[in-house]
Amino acid sequence: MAEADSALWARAVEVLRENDLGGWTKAAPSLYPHQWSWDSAFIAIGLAHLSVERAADELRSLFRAQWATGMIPHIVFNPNVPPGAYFPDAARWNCQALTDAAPRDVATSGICQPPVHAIAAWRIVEAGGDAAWAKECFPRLVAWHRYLLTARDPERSGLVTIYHPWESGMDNSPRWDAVMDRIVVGDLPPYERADLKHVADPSQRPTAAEYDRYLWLVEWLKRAHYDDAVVQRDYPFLVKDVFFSAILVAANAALTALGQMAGVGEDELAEIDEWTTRGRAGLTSAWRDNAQGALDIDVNNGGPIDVKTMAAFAPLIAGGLDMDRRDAQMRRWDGPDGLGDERLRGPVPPSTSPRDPGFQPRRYWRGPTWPVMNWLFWWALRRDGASQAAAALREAGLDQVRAVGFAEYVEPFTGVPLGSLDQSWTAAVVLDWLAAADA
Ligand code: 9WN
Repeated sequence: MAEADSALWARAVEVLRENDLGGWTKAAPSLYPHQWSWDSAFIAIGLAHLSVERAADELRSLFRAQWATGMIPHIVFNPNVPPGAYFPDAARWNCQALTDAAPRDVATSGICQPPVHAIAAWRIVEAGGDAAWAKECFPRLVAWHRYLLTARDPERSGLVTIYHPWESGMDNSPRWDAVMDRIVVGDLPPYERADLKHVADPSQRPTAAEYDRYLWLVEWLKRAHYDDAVVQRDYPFLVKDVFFSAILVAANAALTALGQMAGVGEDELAEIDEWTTRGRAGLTSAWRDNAQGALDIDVNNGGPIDVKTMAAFAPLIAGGLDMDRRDAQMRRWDGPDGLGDERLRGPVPPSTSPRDPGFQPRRYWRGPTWPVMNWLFWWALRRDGASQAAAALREAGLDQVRAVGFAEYVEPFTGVPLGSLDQSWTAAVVLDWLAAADA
């Protein structure tokens, strides 16, 4: 490894150590003082290069918080965080009082995030994890995927229904605007935002109106006692999220590999195969030629959500595309909604296309580039043998981090770091990039 990369490696390790709270890692030093679900999966991928056991612990601490339904919650709350440091806190979600499905010994939020976990669990195997690990994590992951394929897709469409922009992990993406705009906020219990205490410039975070709606949706979920069937009967935010669904398809391949290593029976493997087929069919149904990709579906009106964001690359993440669709996705990748806008500081994909009316270069998921997403696209391109595109993305992703450190997100035109600094998942994916065999 070149000297500069050794320094980058050492700093990434330091960031993860500083955010390590003993067996699990907070997502960021002060903005995100708890354990986040998909953050921890990416973190485990980085940690696997330092200690297989510690990486496994990262996932184990999520598994301990798994709901009886199989859901892995989006936040596992750190009981030692002072009141007011993060909002909504455990008391606001109030899951343990409202449903028996929530774990008793640890407080969690009542929603989930994209299922990157099996991919992380398999990465741990690749880094030296053994069959005992595969046997341990497989049942947890099967229960998680089964929850998503049943409770979150009772129609068996192959697409997962999400209940909240936070579930997508891309909180204020313009993907959600039309649905969010229809929501009328009622009698919302008072609250004080904590995020703006940590990120001084409000133009980098969601707006007050968006936060009111986020919190209003939480009140709806509480009223439904977090019961999936009740939520889906009458609820203002029900969206078939193509990006979430694509991650599930990709994660099912990892689950199969884990199952084989764990020595599970043919029936179980066949069930996972069927999940993959169903997921691919779902993504095919969400394909729109004019988007050269997939669009989310608003369940309450049945229509596609026609906005230009990186989520249209969902099929690329899922993999297994026929030649025509793969070519279309790669044309989009190189075009003005991907890496082709000449104002971009480097060839990494913006979260929202600069051509979309909802594009805002500094605001959260409305335009900035996200190092962790660069990693995910790199991983998918590499998996499918697009080695040139993958290598270029890795290089551009690393360049960005070399220039601005382990930022949460980055302004796409100026390259200014935004949001939280020393974000754990950014450090983790840098470790995986630097450790990559084709480096
Ligand atoms: C709400 C932790 C999380 C990420 C999400 C990102 C952001 C939380 C927030 O931070 O969301 O879950 O408070 O803004 O959007 O993807 O998991 O890093």
